[in-house]
Amino acid sequence: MKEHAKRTEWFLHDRFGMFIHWGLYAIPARGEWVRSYEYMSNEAYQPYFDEFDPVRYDPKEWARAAKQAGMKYAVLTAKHHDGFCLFDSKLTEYKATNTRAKRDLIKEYVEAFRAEGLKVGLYYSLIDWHHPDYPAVGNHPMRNNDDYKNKEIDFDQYLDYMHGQVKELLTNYGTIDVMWFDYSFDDMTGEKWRSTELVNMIRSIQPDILIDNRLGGNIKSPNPEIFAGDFASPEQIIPPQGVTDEAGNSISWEACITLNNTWGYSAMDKDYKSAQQVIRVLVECVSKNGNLLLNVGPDAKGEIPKESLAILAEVGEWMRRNADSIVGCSSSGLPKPEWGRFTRNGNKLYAHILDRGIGSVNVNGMKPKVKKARLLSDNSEISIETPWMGFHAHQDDLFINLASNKLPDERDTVV
Ligand code: FUL
Repeated sequence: MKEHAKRTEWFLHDRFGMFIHWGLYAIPARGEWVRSYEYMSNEAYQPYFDEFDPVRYDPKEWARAAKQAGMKYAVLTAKHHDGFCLFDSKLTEYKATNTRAKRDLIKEYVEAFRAEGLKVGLYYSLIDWHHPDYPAVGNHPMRNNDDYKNKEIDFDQYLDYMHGQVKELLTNYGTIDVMWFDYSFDDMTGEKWRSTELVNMIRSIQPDILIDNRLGGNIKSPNPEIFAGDFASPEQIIPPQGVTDEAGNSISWEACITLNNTWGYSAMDKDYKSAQQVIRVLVECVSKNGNLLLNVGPDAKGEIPKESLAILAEVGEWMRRNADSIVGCSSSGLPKPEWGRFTRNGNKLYAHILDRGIGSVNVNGMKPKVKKARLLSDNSEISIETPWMGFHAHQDDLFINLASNKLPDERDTVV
């Protein structure tokens, strides 16, 4: 097994991935929590299993959309909280191969994404609203239906099942690059999931896989006895200072963010972010040493919503010219400039100009360190001559003299 820094090398290099939330909940189309929020019984949720028929599922198309957006890896929900399995598990009948789909959707996903040269991750929910031995009461209020109330359960049976399924996922589909567990809460954390045993089993099958931090443990001050995760997973937020341990050292992290406001497909949710917002979110993450895992929620037929595809295409158009300022980059270590963000790769400093202002764009104190400036999108030269400022020039200030009053790219002009 590689040590942590080696294991995470590709992840910190690649920076940008696709999160995919897909399952039976795409049919009611009110988000992946619908079963819990609407207190659905087994009977009420069963029609979605009976109807599930994703005739347009073509993971090759998903993979192409991800790749064209400049993404380098993906994570798909093998099982979400509703317990439905997209893979052909021997441990349950509640799986895609028993629906009209009759296909192992995970197998096809893994093959398609790998064929496009993308790294492959699997999301697996620790929570399970379907399994009879998953608790319904106490600290487990999410299973809001009477089917499970006051039932005797054997939680170890559930844990055996859960461990067994993870083993299947990591044995049957070749190399898996990321295992994305979701999630610990209250006192349901760490050893309550038999996490040491689980992580040892995972590492014995896939030594270099990355595991998120949602099995529990404190990633900021890890105790070697308790598995705390290979990376932190801030949700719907970019941590203002990035993520650091108590000594201030950067910790690997990945912000997971939705394109509209829901993870699973939601027919009514048209509140999409613009491509510009997404580009800036990505830049923001990288400028703070983080990754972005950007979510899409395919519909019941298996298609990524057209709105999402349009955003991904536009992000991809920007990435095609500007990916060098994202992939392989990290924080510059410089203070955040007034007009935008910095990212950096070795001795190349990338100025992401988001707010043009007027006149030259000033990079405080950098003149002695900068040899030349280029517009990243077309490699054209940019003047860094010190402009005449009356009698107020600062010797060490570097000026980026953009030729026009408008930014060449309003979303983010990279110099
Ligand atoms: C959460 C889950 O409850 C959401 O449904 C979603 O999967 C998100 C990424 O993690 O904790």
